[in-house]
Amino acid sequence: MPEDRRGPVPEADAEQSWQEALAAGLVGRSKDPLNCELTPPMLGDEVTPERRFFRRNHFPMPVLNPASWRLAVGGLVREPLSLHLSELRELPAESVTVTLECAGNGRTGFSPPVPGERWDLGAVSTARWTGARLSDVLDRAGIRPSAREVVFRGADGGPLPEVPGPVRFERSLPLADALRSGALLAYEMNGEPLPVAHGFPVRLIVPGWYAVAAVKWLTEIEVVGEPFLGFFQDSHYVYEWSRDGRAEREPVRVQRVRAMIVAPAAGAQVAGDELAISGVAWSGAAHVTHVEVTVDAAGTPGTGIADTGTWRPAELAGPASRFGWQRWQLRVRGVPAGTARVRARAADAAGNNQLAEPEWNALGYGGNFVHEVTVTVG
Ligand SMILES: Nc1nc2c(c(=O)[nH]1)N[C@H]1C(S)=C(S)[C@@H](COP(=O)(O)O)O[C@H]1N2
Ligand SMILES: [Mo]
Repeated sequence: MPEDRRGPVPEADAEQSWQEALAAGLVGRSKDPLNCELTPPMLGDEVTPERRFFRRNHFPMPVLNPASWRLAVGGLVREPLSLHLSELRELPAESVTVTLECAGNGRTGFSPPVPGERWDLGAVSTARWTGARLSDVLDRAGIRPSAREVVFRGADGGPLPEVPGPVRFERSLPLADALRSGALLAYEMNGEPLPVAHGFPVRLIVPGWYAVAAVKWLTEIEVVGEPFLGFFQDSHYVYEWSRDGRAEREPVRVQRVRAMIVAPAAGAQVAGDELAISGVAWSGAAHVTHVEVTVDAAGTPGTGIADTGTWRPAELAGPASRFGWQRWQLRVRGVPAGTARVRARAADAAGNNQLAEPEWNALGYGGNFVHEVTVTVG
């Protein structure tokens, strides 16, 4: 059981949470801690219903009491704060639709294989988050000039095989990102109070960043003057590249551009010679400017698929929200009967696009592989 300043915190029932996730159609990866993902055909909603939102935890989920919960804001500030939930709710509220993607989404696509949770392609979901602006809270506390980073601490924690002693889930943001990324201290998800699985009563939301930044069950914000080197900051959630024989490290930050095919589903049997292809696409760095689709047809089942290399632009069907995924669609006619392979790739306004194989890194982050599904037409 994790401890916070006021003593041990009760935990959600692991078996019950797991059963609820499976009943909602999620694919279970681990029961305790609870980790589960969607399948690509489940990704098409403008916002993902909460029961079908992916879950990613490193520890058992704490059940916090909203009456005694406080958000402590301290460190290099002029006036340390201890905010009640009601005080946070009295600040100007903002709502933003944000796609959260786990940095390890797609990890099973890396070759050679990498360690870590065995995510396929569904550790991603979108919700409308409502909360107070982080910058308002930091302004109220008053940042001191020596501040460099802001550390966010969750109420969850426990032992990890890799390190001695218990670890809390904590992450930092550079001060500029804490103030200017549009980060929210969110207390609502899709218009309802945040559920326990997603960080009740308050979580951080950092639009555009991989979801590891979105600290759940937030209890403390600490402004610090040195780079923060916690386990989830400096040992994990770091790209470890090997470039020209040299090891390079880079912190995991914004989401890489990615398109996912929602329909048709892999393995579908499609009647006729027309494919109605649709999906979602997002990017942390800039808005998605285009999605392209290619259909390679074998003609006769079993003869192998010819790579036609013709990428056609899909229609971006909105909503044109900057931080939530966009839906896209395309109809392709005259597809020969037999096996067809459909691929989709996205590009953003910052010039990022998707490679067939994202760069291999030792912990398997940022795996924005081009999504492909194979279907039978005819
Ligand atoms: N306190 C806390 N916050 C956390 C985590 C965690 O284990 N504990 N996991 C992070 C990671 S790696 C991801 S991908 C997202 C998952 O958010 P979700 O479970 O709401 O989908 O939460 C992030 N915030
Ligand atoms: Mo994650």
